[in-house]
Amino acid sequence: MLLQTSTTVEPFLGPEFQASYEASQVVILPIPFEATTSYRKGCQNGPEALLEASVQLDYYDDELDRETWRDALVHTHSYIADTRSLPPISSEKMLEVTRDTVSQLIQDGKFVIALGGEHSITTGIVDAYRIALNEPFTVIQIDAHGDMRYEYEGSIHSHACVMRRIIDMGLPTLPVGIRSLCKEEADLIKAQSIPVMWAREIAKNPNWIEQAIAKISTPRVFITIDVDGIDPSIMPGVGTPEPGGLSWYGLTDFLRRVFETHQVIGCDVMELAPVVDSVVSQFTAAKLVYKLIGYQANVKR
Ligand SMILES: [Mn+2]
Repeated sequence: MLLQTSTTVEPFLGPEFQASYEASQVVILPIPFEATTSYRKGCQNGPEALLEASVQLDYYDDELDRETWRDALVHTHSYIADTRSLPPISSEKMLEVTRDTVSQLIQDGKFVIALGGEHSITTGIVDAYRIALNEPFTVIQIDAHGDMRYEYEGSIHSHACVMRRIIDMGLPTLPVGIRSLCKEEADLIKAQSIPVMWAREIAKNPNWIEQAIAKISTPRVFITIDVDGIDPSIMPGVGTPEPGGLSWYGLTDFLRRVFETHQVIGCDVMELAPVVDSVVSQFTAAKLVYKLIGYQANVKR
């Protein structure tokens, strides 16, 4: 496939848990693309760090009372749109390769969990679902930032514009955990009545999960998780850390309810930028991916 690198991928959970592509139900798609990061760089190293950390996960999930891997055959795809190797890839090319790869995975009936890489990649992923499905779906955005700028630092494909590109596709969105945005984004949220679940409200409102679920207007949803939506105390490895994010249990309880109440068509986990001398971020992100696989298998069982 296009723009694959020769870098060998470490399969999620390790080589002994790698299902064949044909047999797999879940495909992990690592996309180590980074071009428009504006503050702390390093998200192109996120997918590899997450996959390496996943080998250390315990396979038994106490919440779901099972070994998730037994119920979900997982295949890890090779890297695509990899900016760690030359020649440089444009954002436009990355979006094309991402869209084409995800389109093939959808066609083959796979449940896709993409790993970033910068958040702008999500435009290409969501576009593949928009083309494949003939009905609108809601994009649930876990994020510290609005990401709704029309353009940023001269690019409409900046990480800071990803949700604006999705809104421009005509898809409804549900931003969750937002605590940093500009006036342009605040005005857009008001003008389009975008149902934001603000981080400061989540922190004080014990009923926020059911209130958020009630705001989803479509049976199908796509979940995009910018890991900076999580509190930086358990997720310091991000490009733009913001205090006051989602707790582990707040996030996972919310995700479980989304899987129970809606048909999740696909997910991504973006913007992991590992820090030196700490594995907290990549291990938390790896466990989050295992939770997504578990919640998906749980509703299918
Ligand atoms: Mn983001």
